[in-house]
Amino acid sequence: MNQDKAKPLESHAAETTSDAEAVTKADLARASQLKPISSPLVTHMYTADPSAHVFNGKLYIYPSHDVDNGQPLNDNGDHFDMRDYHVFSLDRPFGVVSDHGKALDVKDVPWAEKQMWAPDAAEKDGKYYLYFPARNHDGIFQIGVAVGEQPEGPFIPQPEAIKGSFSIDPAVFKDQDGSHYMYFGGLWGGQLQCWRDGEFGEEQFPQDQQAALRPFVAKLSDDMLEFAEPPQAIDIVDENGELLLAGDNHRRYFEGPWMHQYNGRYYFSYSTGDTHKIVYASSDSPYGPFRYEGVILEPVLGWTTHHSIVEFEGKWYLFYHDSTLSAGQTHLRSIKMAELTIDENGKITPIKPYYD
Ligand code: FUB
Repeated sequence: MNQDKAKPLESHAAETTSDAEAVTKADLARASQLKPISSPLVTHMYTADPSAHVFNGKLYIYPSHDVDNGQPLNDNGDHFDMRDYHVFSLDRPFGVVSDHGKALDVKDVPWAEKQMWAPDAAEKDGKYYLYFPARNHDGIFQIGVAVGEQPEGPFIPQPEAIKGSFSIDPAVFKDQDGSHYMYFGGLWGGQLQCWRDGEFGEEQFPQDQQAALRPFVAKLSDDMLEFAEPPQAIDIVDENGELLLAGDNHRRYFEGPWMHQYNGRYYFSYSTGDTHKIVYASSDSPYGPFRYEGVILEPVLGWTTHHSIVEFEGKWYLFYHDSTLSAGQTHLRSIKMAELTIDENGKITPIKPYYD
């Protein structure tokens, strides 16, 4: 575990020499002045993309395990070169965090080659399912599933990726009738722009005045191992019922979907990517259309932002990440949590991750 030890701010400062790192130098200055509202939940390794769930009365977190493998920083996300997953648990919010060790390694997944990005988990009939994206041996992201007997794993991967799956960032939501739905999709490195009618091809981005690229949803099969239906794109609309446009960078979808239900209404939240916000939209159906509502989390230090929302003993919590522990290195992030305020109408009070 020593090789995972998070580098302290000072040691990174001594290494910042290249152009890419010049940006990090600026971040370093900024990082040292920021006053975060919450501390990293895990400091012995870098962790990101926290998907939180309550299983057996405890909070379980399924994050990415960030590592520095010397890959270049680029829009393709090559620097996110993660190779395994650890599962963490807390007896109570903000309590002691247990690391349950390695739950799945890319070398044990026959269909996957690299880049174990943001995972999620679900429970059904006493079995636990870890859903994860990775690049297959052709360099194409797909989503796989691995099965465990306990929330913390270990998880045994299915030999093939989920049929018909593509792109990244699976988030699995259990509806009140027991059905499970997977929401997924991410732009740029996540390859959503390369998919048209179920076929992978050249990337194609819409013009600013055209409808934005949309995330997808599919109901899961009873055995939780496949899609029960072809994935369908989700509409996210503005106050006039019009699809959000590609140029609407502060509101349109980029990656990192999550679903929670509040007073029977469905709340779909996600990252806006290049404007670095977590925002949300609501609907009376798990398939949408979802009407844009507002911001949940203002930008954090580091390029990416990724979250989950969970209720524990009547209170709501936001799990998120930032790069303060690594002094702003985008690919070396740390998971955090904060209490969320939701009013009786489901309206969420936006969180500022740093004090003014
Ligand atoms: O962790 C790798 C990628 O960064 C995730 O899949 C995205 O959501 C972003 O957080």
